[in-house]
Amino acid sequence: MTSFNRNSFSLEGKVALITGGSYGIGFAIASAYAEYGAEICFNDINQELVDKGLAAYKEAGIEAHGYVADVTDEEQVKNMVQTIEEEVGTIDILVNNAGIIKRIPMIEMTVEQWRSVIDVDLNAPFIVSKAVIPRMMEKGQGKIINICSMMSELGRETVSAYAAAKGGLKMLTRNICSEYGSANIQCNAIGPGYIATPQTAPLRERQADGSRHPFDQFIIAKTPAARWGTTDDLKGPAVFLASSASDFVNGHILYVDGGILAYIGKQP
Ligand code: NAP
Ligand code: GCO
Repeated sequence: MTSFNRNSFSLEGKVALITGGSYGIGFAIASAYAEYGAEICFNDINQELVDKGLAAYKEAGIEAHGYVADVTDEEQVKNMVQTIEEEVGTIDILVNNAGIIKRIPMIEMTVEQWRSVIDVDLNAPFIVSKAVIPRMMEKGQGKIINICSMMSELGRETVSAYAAAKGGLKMLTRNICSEYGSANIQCNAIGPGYIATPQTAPLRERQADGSRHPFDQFIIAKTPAARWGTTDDLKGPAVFLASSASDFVNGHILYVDGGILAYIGKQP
């Protein structure tokens, strides 16, 4: 048990897998991990997007390892994890980042649409964690960081499947903690607030008259920080949860939301 010092945040010698890490939040977290010394592995659903991701990492000065794998497909995930273990090494840090959202009123959503969101946002973190945990147990250590959401705690119109999935991901986080904490595996989550990425671009589009999107104005009013988050805001919390500085933090959902969850909102 090493005592706390500046190196407690180092990720030197660690292998990190960030699912869906070609861009957005996953890319930002992977970039931070690389800056702290980790070897970066990421996946996307086709070679074109993996190649785009590799080019983006290279431009950022990061020699990443990219793999084609649909995180909802257990065979593809198992093959990817085995290849990473052969080519790079045992995965020390797993970030279950890949995710989708469909904004449709619940009674208008088809079962297929519902299932597709649950599949990527909840079933996939189970599939990938199940593939990675055995070797973490053999190694005697491991870090799993699930990317939850405000919707792990709150509902809102049109995001029923996403909220159900992210609520489930919160409890999967706590259950992995409960089952594998004794193997020195820490499973935590980051719950980003509203972050400016391609996923939320439709909520921030300028209106025809040049005014801000109503939802954009709503989020600014609901956030004590009075701004959208950036992917940079997530880097420090992600490094903390991947490092030995958080070895006694387990089953925790770290909300990085500018204060949204603490705030009832301004009197009109
Ligand atoms: P994003 O820009 O849409 O990126 C999502 C990534 O996941 C993309 O690289 C996407 O690849 C990948 N992906 C989707 N389905 C996949 C699959 N089946 N297999 C492999 N990769 C897949 O989203 P983001 O804003 O960066 O969000 C990343 C995570 O943070 C998600 O879990 C999201 O729910 C969560 N989150 C986002 C916010 C926010 O405000 N942005 C807030 C809280 C939580 P493709 O391009 O190939 O689809
Ligand atoms: C939405 C947004 C949110 C964010 C994020 C908030 O439509 O409400 O997409 O769900 O993506 O999950 O934490």
